Amino acid sequence: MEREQALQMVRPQLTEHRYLHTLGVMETAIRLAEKYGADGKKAELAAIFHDYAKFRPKDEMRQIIKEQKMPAILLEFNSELWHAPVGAFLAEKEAGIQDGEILDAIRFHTSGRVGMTLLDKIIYLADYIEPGRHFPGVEEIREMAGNDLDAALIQSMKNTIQFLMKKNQPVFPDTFHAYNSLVKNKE
Ligand code: DGI
Ligand code: FE
Ligand code: FE
Ligand code: FE
Repeated sequence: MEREQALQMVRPQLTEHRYLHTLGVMETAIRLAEKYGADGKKAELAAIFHDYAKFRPKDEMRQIIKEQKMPAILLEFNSELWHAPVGAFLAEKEAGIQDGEILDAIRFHTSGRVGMTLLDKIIYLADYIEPGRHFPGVEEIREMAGNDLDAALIQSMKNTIQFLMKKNQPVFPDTFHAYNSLVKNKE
């Protein structure tokens, strides 16, 4: 699918703010793909669809998680996590995207996972550092992303986990597992 067609499918699903975020993730993901030798067209398409399900009603997402036999543990955690796996499912069902690497990058863009592929990492990080993001510490991670993808990824996961903990929110196990696996790999 070409960029314009993909954007036209995604835009009505999102708010204006979230659409601009998506464009930022797209630009950033393409740049990271070029830098780290990933497929730029896959990065582009995964970025465009990464938040496709962000505004689906909770009941619809819950039903898809059950019907598609996605990990039931998702339902025990914040519904903010749901749009990632549900987005991968709908990108295939509604947009006909069949490339497993693209679907995985969408599926794991919020939690990460053990054994993240290069494309998974690029989409996770692009989501975190696109120009519209203004978290504390994001500038430092933007700089790290220019020379060490894994270091930047670890730092963004660390920030996310600390942010959740400060708010006394539960942390989804895959988020910890992803962080641990990257840190162990660095040793
Ligand atoms: O969809 P975006 O806002 O662009 O970003 P995202 O998909 O990375 O994250 C969506 C939300 O999910 C964000 O508010 C933080 C939250 N989140 C990320 N990891 C975890 C999490 N929430 C919980 N409870 N546990 C997690 O591990
Ligand atoms: Fe998201
Ligand atoms: Fe993210
Ligand atoms: Fe996003």
